[in-house]
Amino acid sequence: MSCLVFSLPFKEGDAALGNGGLARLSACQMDSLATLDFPAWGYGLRYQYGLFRQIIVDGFQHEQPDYWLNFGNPWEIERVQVSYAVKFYGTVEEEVSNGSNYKVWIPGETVEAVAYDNPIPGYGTRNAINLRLWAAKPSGQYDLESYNTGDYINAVVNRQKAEIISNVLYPDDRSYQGKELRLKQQYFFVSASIQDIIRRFKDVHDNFDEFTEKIALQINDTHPSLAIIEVMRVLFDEEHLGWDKAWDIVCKIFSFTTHTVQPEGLEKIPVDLMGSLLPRHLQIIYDINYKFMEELKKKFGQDYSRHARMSIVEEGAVKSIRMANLSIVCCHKVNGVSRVHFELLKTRVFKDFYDLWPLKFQYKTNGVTQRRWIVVSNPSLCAVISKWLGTEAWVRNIDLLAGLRDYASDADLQQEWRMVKKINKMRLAEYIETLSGVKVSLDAMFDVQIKRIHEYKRQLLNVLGIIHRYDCIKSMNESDRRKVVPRVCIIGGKAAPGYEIAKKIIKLCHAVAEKVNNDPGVGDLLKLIFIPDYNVSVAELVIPGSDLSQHVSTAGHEASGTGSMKFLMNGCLLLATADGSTVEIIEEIGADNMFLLGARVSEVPALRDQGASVRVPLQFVRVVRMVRDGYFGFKDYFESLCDTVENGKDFYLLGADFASYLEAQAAADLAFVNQEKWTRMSILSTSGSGRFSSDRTIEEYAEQTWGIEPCKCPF
Ligand code: 8GP
Repeated sequence: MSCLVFSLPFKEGDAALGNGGLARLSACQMDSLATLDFPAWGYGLRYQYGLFRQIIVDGFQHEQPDYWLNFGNPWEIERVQVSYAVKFYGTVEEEVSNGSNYKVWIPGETVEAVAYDNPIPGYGTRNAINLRLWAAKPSGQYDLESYNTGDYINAVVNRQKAEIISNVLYPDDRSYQGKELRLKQQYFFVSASIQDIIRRFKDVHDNFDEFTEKIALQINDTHPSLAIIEVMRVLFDEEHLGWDKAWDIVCKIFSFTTHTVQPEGLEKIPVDLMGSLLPRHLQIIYDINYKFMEELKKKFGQDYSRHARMSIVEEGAVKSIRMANLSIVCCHKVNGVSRVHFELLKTRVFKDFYDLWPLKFQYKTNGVTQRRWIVVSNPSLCAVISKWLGTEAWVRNIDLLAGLRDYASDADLQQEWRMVKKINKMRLAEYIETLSGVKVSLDAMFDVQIKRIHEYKRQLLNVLGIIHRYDCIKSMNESDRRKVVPRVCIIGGKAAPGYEIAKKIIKLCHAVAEKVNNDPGVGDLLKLIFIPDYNVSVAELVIPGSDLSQHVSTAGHEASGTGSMKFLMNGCLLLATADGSTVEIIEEIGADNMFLLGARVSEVPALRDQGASVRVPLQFVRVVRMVRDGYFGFKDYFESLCDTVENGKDFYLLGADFASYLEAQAAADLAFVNQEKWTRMSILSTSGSGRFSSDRTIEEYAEQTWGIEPCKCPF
């Protein structure tokens, strides 16, 4: 039995606060907000255990808790004096005040939210913004009650019951197990944050007249969308502003960005659960929905199927609240994260809403921060860029990177560029050798796919392509072998613990690696490495050392994708489908400077309709057969994985795209042989990456969505 546990040679581990692209996007955006002097705060949960640590035992993924706070966190400041009571369960009663009736929520349970601040300094400015994270603690009342009755054990149990709320980050970003705890987490986060925002506002204002001028709240995905109802509840029930005024404020301050394409990725909360945990919120949601339905009737008459589709409340076996519909109804802007995503929102996912409110819908193409993804993770490249541009100003003004275009064919720059790549490849090769014992050749093309493991991201397409390459090498004569471009294929990513097929893909990577890496007849021509426990620190090491990177999701499934932008900034060439942000990357760097493949978004539905009769190349049939026949062992285990791509069940169209995938890979080989051409493409990739800085995204949000301006620190 072999077991791989590995620690990176970095001084501190990652803050395990997120699952994948969405969380990392927020981190980039916080850096941009601080650097561009925007007056912004981020709110989140201080998870005791963030995303699990992935260990590999005999090629299988196992999950272990990540004790990221075990040795403390020197960057955070505990604010014991900033804490709020968060209520759950209970009943709603009527109260008369100043001759009017009001609802009062009498909670059944109260938990304390304590603030931990994480200052985020901007680059080249004195501005620092704050990321305030909430930790759940038992409320004083609880302990006192138990103490008084002498029930010491209950006091301890209650303590744990409270703390569990901020204990664990749900590791699956697409399934919603543990619905009650998840909803509790969401409301805990939202309630504490809204209390904090309103308290800070009231510290300097006597009334709410300027609230909409001073506050803009951005909701990322539906997880914090209860904030909308919470503001409505506080303004209506507690501040007694009246429904219309409260509603007017809510509609002006909230904007919503969705980060998914799959309709099933949009949260639905069972009405029973909402009613039991948050009884007053459910009433408010019903009231909002009633008014919305009245509006629809006026606009569309008796079109009941449209009403049913758009309603915030979904009828059915399990009556549920559609959190996306709620967000769209209440927010003044709905954003997508790339142009392709925006088109899909308009024409498919939220078509009815787009018909009703076309001006609400916009998109802000995602971006990443060059300060982390070039300056911190690739200091050698950073130095070369600054030298050739004659300035470091690009670190704050990414548009300057375009200046490298003029030197893309310059022999001196090309040489320095290649030297940087070599240094980074050496670093990566050492890491690979330490973790897997496999020695890789620096002359090989480092071909990388690192991201969460998901069927739509098609790591399986990559592995099947590697099997094909292996198969070809095995059948070559000596003279043909000499023409093969050596490859080091690197795959990394975590599978959600309950996602069986994703876990099988990880096992297949290991099974294929075992065979290929130990085949003396193949040698340096092909190596496959699975990097365990993929996280931000790993990405910082792997991305600068990559030659080629794969972003091969089935077109129409990746909302944006931000990994591609990090590779692009680091001069790695992309092998990609025209999905998510890639479509805009093509416009910036030109299709000639990357390797495009696969069906386009508009072609996917017709291919799916063809089912089993879709044209699939023989090479595809052969490589799947090799897996099925047990060529890599574990014949029975891989059967269900093979079933997902054959016999009309190939929903993600691996078979249909396979020929095109192999062609793109062959084009990459051909380009790599000509190092001058390759280096030019690489320089053009970096120089064309400016549009994909989160600085640009944040400026667009500030101007078009939040209506805020930079606010320079006066000291
Ligand atoms: C991710 C998208 O999958 C990715 O394409 C995008 O680049 C990233 O967000 C940032 O916008 N989406 C999610 O992680 C996501 O929507 N998660 C929730 C469904 C749970």
